[in-house]
Amino acid sequence: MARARYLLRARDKTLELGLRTRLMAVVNVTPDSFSDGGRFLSPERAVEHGLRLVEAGADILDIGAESTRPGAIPVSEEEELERILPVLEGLRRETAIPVSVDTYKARIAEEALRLGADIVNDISALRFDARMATVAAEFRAGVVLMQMRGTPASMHRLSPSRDILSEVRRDLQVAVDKATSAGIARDRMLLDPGIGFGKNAAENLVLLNRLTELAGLNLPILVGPSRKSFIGGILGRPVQDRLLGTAAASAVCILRGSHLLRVHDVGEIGQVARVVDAILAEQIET
Ligand code: HH2
Repeated sequence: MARARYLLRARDKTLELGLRTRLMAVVNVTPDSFSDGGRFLSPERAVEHGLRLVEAGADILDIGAESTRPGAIPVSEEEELERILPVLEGLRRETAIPVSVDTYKARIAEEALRLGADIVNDISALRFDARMATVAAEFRAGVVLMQMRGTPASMHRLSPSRDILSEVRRDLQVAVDKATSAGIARDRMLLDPGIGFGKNAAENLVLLNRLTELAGLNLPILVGPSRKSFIGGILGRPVQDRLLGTAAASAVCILRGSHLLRVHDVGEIGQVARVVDAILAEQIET
């Protein structure tokens, strides 16, 4: 099945989606992210890391300063700004690549957009901060609408969903309607089923296997399977040793219609994507 083609607009940038799989590269400036926390805490190191990811083939850099894993330390707005803004400034000086900011707080998004970010990656799909939709609309930013069951504090205590796919689809449609009412154009939206966010391992597998059923929402799909615990659950491997599992999950995402993957291992998953894209196109150059 051919992937639908889209143009994503984000501020004054345009990204062609659907021909080849795009990679959103994770730049975590947190002390406690589940897989790379603490590694790139100084702005200089985070900028260097971001530039290496660009060289490795990233299409978007996603800067995040607050871990959402269970038990993560909550971060004040001031702290989040102090972590994100110098990295964003540094990257903006060095590269024109689209930059997204992984935050659900309107103030952080606003300051980052002012400094030249292009996309807001909101893991709450506009639910946690009433001002987020207006801020994104005002700056004509791209917006990732990611489905999460509950909140980061509650999501690991939820009872299983009766029908995870219908729940994700319904919540994403609600988010799209909210974004539309706030004046965000459809060609600025990306949808994400939120792998690991309030879903148990089996639910994550259902979402990945039945990803094509989100295509009916008629918007591009981003998926973030990278190094996540459902892979650890299958393979019994720690977070540093989940590259092959991530590769397998990434290949399935692409086969099932994902336009973008949010990944830590850009070079390696880029190779997976190129091979899967070539097979789907039945030609070497896609
Ligand atoms: N996953 C994480 C964070 N942000 N954003 C989107 N759109 N989709 C995802 O699947 C997603 C996300 C969690 O991964 P990571 O950033 O590596 O960990 P942490 O939350 O511990 O910083």
